[in-house]
Formats: sequence, structure tokens, C-alpha cells
Amino acid sequence: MKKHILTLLKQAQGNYVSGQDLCEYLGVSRTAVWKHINQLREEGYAIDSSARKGYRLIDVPDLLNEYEVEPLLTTENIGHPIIHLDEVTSTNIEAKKQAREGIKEGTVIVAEHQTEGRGRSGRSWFSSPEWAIQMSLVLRPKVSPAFAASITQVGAAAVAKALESLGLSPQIKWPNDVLIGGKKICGILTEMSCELDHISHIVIGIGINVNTPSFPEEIASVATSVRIELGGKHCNRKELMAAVLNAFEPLYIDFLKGGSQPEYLSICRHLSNLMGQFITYETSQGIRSAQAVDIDNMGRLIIRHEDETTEALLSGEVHILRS
Ligand code: BT5
Repeated sequence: MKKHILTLLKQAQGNYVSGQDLCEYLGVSRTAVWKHINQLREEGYAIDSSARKGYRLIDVPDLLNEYEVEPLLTTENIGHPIIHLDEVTSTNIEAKKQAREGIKEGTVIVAEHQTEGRGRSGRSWFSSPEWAIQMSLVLRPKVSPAFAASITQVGAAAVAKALESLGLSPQIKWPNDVLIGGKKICGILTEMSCELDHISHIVIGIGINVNTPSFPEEIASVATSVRIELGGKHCNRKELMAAVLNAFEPLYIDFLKGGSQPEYLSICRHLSNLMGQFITYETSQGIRSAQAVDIDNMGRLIIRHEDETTEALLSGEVHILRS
């Protein structure tokens, strides 16, 4: 109901819509309309009311809710629905919980703030309330669990495409970072629940620093935001979130088809900051070094050792050693 009222007010483009028209169009009482208008006001929508003229939308809040983002989507599945939360420990934790309860594929959980944003291997993710995008996509791909790790690359490619549409030049650091000028603008945390041959669900958590003006000291030298990279220009978070989801869907369809040259891997190879670089990576025997030479069709990083043998890394923390 609130969604319909908002749509009608937006369509009026700043003009009044009479209470009577809203009631007739929606088939509800004046009291019901008034109740929903008040709820929208509580959520941050500035709505003027006049006994004679009706209701007029004056301003919309900068929120990543379904009313603001869904109309910008061109997708069939991804982002339908969007579940918007003010504050959550971690959108991945919430998405995993809801996925276990049977939520549909394509659902996106987005929060204005995370109190315990998570990175990989127990690391933490710094979220800046109302400045960043913190969202988790719930997917149920019918592919083998062994193939699923490369889904992180679908997310990275989608974010990179969306950032390119803003005129930025992102790079992708395998397996889960998107960088600009060597600094991290986005991190991705993929978590999977599966049996041996069957994926129950995958949650892809995407954190993007959008309008964050500065970062805590511990990450200030490694982190950046869209706003910083645009020279202080404010970025519309709703449009960026929609651009990521719109880019994600066709790349994900490619992933599901499992063809030999999927677009998301071409993007990840093309934008990779590791290709040809000497890197260090962690093994159970400690840190080792090798040269990164390719990303294969399963999204694995192919590295070449000094003795010319190659190895495929499925995931892990990689650092550039020297050019
Ligand atoms: C990641 O881990 O980069 C995955 C981050 C995923 C965050 C999203 S937000 C929505 C969803 N819900 C969650 O709880 N998580 C996901 P990793 O590769 O382990 O990198 C973590 C490291 O990145 C930290 O140890 C810091 O050094 C750095 N870092 C933390 N916050 C950052 C930020 N906002 N921007 C840039 N770097 C950051």
C-alpha cells in the first residue's frame, strides 16, 4: 500500500494528489491513506498535506529501500524483493538466516548500517552508516559446489561494471576485492551452504564505500570511496546499488549457463591487477611466492612456480610482491 501511495505521489511530480483520488485509486478509506502517509513520514519522506488539496511529496530520503531502488531495476529476478533494514549485525548473517527459512532466490538484504560487518577469515568490514552500500544477495544456483567459488567473480565484475558507468577505472584483485588506484573500494564475502553435490544457497555480501569521506586510521591507507575518487562529488547510492544489481543479473545468467567464455571471467581477467605479477600467497606450509598468470574458467587463480609448474588457487589472500 505504502509503495502504491508513494508511486502515485512521485508520478504527480511535486503536485498535490487529492486524498479522495488516493482513496478511490487504492480502494481504501481516508484514514488508511492518512496512516500510511504518516508511516512514510516516519521513514523520512517529506510529505506536505493540505485539507483542500491533498498530499504532495516534497523530498525523499537517501535510503536504499525497495521504494527507491526497485523502480530503478531492469532485472527479472535479482533484487526482487529488496529487504531493507536500518541496522543489522551483518547483512550476510541475516541473509543466511532468511535463506535457511526458504527466502526466494534473487532476494537482496540491504542495511543502512552493520554493527558487525564481516570480511573473510574472521576479519571485520568497516561500514559507514548512510554513506556505504552493505547488501547480501541470496542465490540458489543449480551448479556443482566445486564450480560455485567463481560466483564471487560475478559479483566483482558486476561492481566493476557499475563503477565504470560512473567514469571510474576499477581493477579487480582476485578473488574478492575491487580497487581504484590500488585502494579497496569494495569487498565481497561469499558464503555457501551445500551438500556434496547440491547447493542449498549462496549468499554474496557486497560492501561498497560510496560517500564515505574518510576512514578509520587502521584502513585509511588501503581504503577509498566513490566520492573520494570522484574528487568529493556526491554519488547517488540508490542508482549505484541498482546499477550493480542490473549488471549482476546477466553475468549470473552467463555463470549458470557455464559456457566456455563467460563475460564475468573476461571482465575479471581484463581488469585484474594480478596478471603477470609476482605474488605471495598463504599455504598450510606458510607463505609462498609465484607468478599469477591467468584466471581459469572455474574462477581459480593460475600461478606459475619457479620450476615452471602451474597450480590453481581456489581462494585465499594474495599480495603483489614485485612487478
Ligand atoms: C572482504 O573481506 O573484503 C569482504 C567484505 C564484505 C563486506 C560485505 S558488506 C555486506 C556483507 N555483510 C557482511 O558482514 N559482509 C559483507 P577481506 O578480503 O577479508 O577484507 C577485509 C579487510 O579489508 C579488513 O581486514 C580491512 O583491512 C579491510 N577493510 C575493512 N573495511 C573496509 C572498508 N570499508 N573499505 C576498504 N577496506 C576495508
